[in-house]
Amino acid sequence: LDISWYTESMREGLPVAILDRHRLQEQQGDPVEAPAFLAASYACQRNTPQPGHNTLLTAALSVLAESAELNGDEGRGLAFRRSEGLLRSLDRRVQGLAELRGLPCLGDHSRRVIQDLLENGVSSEVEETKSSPRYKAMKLLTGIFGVGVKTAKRWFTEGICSLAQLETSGHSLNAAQQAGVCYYTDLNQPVSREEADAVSVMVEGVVHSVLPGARVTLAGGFRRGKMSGHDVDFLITHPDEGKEEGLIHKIIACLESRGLLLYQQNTRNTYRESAKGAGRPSSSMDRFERCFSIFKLTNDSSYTADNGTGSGGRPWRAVRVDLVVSPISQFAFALLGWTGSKLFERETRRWAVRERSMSLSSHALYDRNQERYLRASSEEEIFAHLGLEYVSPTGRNA
Ligand code: DCT
Ligand code: MG
Repeated sequence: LDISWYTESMREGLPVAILDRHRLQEQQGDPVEAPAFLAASYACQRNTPQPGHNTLLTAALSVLAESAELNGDEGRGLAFRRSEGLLRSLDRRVQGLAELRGLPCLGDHSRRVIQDLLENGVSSEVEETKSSPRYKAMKLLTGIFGVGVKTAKRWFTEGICSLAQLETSGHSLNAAQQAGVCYYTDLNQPVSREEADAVSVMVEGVVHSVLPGARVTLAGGFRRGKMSGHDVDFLITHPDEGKEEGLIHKIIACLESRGLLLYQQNTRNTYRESAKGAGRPSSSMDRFERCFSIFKLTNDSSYTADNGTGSGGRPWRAVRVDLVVSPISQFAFALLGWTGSKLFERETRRWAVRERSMSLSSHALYDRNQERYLRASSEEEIFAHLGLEYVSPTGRNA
């Protein structure tokens, strides 16, 4: 069996089905026919550019994933996300279902949808989903900043399907949700690269004025090379450990004094290393000093969005911004965690546990066999600890 064309690192995660088929063919003396596509099982073993060569398929699977997530069906959502991620990583357009034989992450349901799309150009299931009242209402309601799936579901079962119905329902909204309703149109208009750059200039100016020497890094989708996003994510640190403590409060005070904030909610850093190993991944995302905010982005010099105005012809628009402060010793882990994509992060943590018996969070990497934390000062070192080939941020769009 000649598998010299599989790199060593890929072989580990290759779909067993393909390898088994080849072994069998070889034993029978059959010539080994090269598969149309090769792809490793875990998204963190693959290079996944944005937007990829199969946008018709990935957009459709994304709708089904979103619909499942909005129904609170995480398992089903994850299955569609994995299919979507796999297809986005393929290096050319899929012509027929047969080319996908043996590839991982593609369940029967995803394959049926893909077949529909390849044969008819549309998937009836996806079209029905998009036009279903439930999907439309849940998308609208969870599109309100501060409203999660649970709240949206409760409101939907009470017959609330629009902002107008929410307003007349008599529900009292918390501060985040009030801001979410107030800036609904702006916050549901994608943030452009130019707007993200303008926000970067604002954040850097404020951070450097309150703590000279602090470093500001653009994370999230924009670091992965996306041209638009739903928010702008920043990671802030200082080369002297400890100098970053309490920084979020100073940043917020300065932003407020300059009239740049429309809304903010901050949390303290509650992360502590423990003898039991790194914190649980699901709870570790929000343990840093962090600020969920809405910025007031004014129509001046550096800001070149469509017409430079928010909804209602205002000379500014509202933009969601997440600020996260990390101690320098955890920075590489925070950067890896906050660069995403969500699926890429999830897969990296799954790889760590299942293939290396390590637990990875946005704070640390813990080796369960050696019972110790593994230090890293760059993302490259973390990939090396995990035995993964380095994937650059622009390849993490799974
Ligand atoms: N993240 C994660 N798990 C979560 C939430 C976030 O791993 N539950 C990470 C991955 C991406 C990063 O934080 C920023 O989150 P988002 O802004 O939600 O994602 P994004 O990729 O930046 O998407 P968008 O471009 O729409 O902002
Ligand atoms: Mg983001």
